[in-house]
Amino acid sequence: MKNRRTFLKHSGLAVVGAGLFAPTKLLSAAGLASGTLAASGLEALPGKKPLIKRSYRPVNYETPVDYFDDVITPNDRFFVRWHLTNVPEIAVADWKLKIGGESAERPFELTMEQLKKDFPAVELIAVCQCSGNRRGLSDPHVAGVEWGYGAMGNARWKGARLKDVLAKAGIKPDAVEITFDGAEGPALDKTPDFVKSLPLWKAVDDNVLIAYEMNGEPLPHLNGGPARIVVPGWTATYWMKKIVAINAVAKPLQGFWMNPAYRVPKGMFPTGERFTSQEKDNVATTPITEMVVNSLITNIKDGQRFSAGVPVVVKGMAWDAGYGINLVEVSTDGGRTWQDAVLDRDHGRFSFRLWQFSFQPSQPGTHVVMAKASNRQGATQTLELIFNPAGYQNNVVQRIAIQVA
Ligand SMILES: Nc1nc2c(c(=O)[nH]1)N[C@H]1C(S)=C(S)[C@@H](COP(=O)(O)O)O[C@H]1N2
Ligand SMILES: [Mo]
Repeated sequence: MKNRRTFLKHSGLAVVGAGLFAPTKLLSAAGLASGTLAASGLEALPGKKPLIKRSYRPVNYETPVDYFDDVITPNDRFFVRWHLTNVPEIAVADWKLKIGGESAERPFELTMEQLKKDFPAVELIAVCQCSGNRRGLSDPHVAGVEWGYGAMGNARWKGARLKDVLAKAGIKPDAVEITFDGAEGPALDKTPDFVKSLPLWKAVDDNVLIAYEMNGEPLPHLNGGPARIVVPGWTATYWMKKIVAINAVAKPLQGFWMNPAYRVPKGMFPTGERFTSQEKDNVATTPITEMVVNSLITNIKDGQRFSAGVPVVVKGMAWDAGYGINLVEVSTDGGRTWQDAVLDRDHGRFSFRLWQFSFQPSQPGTHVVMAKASNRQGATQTLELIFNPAGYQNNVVQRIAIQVA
């Protein structure tokens, strides 16, 4: 890796107090593999509050847990994940989106003005979560960006329906997948160009958007502006940022990012929506698709001190692939007994759902607090890690040990 300050200067990244942040600031990520936290600090990228740096080249920064104090994750707190290092900043006026591919009847090009004018705008709230969120907690350790709990965020996205734009191009009957390419290329990288696809049936889902706004603002550069794909319910690998080309294709997309990357062993995780055109009988893996049901405790930390007889309020959020969270249970005795938390307002089935739980510890000593979400399908979180070599789909129930005196 090049000298870090040189890189930051050239890439225009501002370093705020790099290296000055004590690791104690980050202890909310309890249970991280040793060394993970020590190697990270908080730094502010342009337009962002200080986020937890996981790497500079490419830019990978996660949201500290205590930033998740509301149902919407503000743009300046939203995590950033790029696979490649040379990500161009594109002015909206210069941006063009090409729609084509061998299975498109009438390829065409769109400007932002046309995208906004010619297609109805849709707004929805949805969780964008990296497949590898919590990878740094994997035991045994696995290779990849060593994320803690914050490689995710929940935003209100506004854009055109992908299906409306595809309809204008006319999709031929032989189309099997829709492919997506972002503006960045592999020119300076050994890493292959980041290209992804969706099965046609998913690409034409009503909720899949070409989004140009995030929380009421133009989509920020680092989160994929001028426009990105939003695939509510599916992990963020499909949420192509800085989208510049969309192609309808008659054959399954090949390439590193479809196989071997972003795959899990077949049958390991419950999945309603499978990406079968990317499956083969002689291949043991299948593309990761839907997020698994999960929750996060956001307001208490490992080792935090409380007084006996004084109420403790535990807060957090829960989410899934869009089936709907209908239950969050909390244990304050390390999982022996569970009680229902109070669910906050429903902001739509793809959104974080806030919850809270209050209890009054009477006995001094260590109390292990846990939260476990379930969805309308009856799926719930796991108590033991479901190990897979890429560290995907970690929805292990957290254990936060508080001290009562
Ligand atoms: N063009 C482009 N889009 C991309 C990626 C990328 O590297 N390049 N990474 C994907 C992955 S793996 C994730 S987790 C999300 C991260 O979105 P964010 O940076 O807005 O948080 O973007 C997705 N879209
Ligand atoms: Mo990701």
